[in-house]
Amino acid sequence: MTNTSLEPGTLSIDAQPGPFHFDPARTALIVIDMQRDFIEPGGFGESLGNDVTLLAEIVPTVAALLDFARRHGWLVVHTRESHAPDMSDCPPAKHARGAPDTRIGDHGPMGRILIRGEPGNAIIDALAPVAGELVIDKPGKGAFYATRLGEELAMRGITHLFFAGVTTEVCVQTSMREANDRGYDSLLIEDATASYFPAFKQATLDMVRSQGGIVGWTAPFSSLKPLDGQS
Ligand code: TIU
Repeated sequence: MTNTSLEPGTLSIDAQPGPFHFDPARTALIVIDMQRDFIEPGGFGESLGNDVTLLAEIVPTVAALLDFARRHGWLVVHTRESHAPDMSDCPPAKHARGAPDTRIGDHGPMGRILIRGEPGNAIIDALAPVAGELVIDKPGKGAFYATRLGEELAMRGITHLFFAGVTTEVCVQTSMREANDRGYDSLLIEDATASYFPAFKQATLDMVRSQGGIVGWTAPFSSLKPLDGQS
């Protein structure tokens, strides 16, 4: 028998594979790696041989999602894939991959590629963090590995996560899987995430919500509209 009664304060969103229930007071929006290094020419994404133009298409939707989260008072977390200037947090195996002339730490048109503090490593202006939001620098693909994210969420009693950002099958999916194993319920906003490979984005959406939501839920941004006025 299905228990359909929800705790007071719980909201519900039309999602796949079924409704996503969450307590807005215990919810955070995690925006993954919306950095110049991935979205603009001359950064890490392009150095790996990718067409970066595909990623810019989601910026208006991510901006609208950020506006929604801010209006509703949710915790907002931005991540940046980045390494220390001395690259002590960059495993040799990661450094060794990619185009031989432009690797992590090399000089590009936006400064040293994927290095903390360089112009290319910044979050794009249109999605810039505002006061009170967390910015998490991460040396890996996942947002929890070698960061303080888990502690920051735990100290605020966060239990539910909305995910957006790039790229769907790399840093977003890795972070969602890390969150899943840590006990969070996660919802991926379908039109607020992008990949250099549209087929990989689609496959990731399918994987996340398969087997009854083996990793989490997915829904378009429009599914949040009915919540305006409720939380
Ligand atoms: N290469 C690729 O698709 N992604 C990354 O390297 N990092 C993130 O996804 N942020």
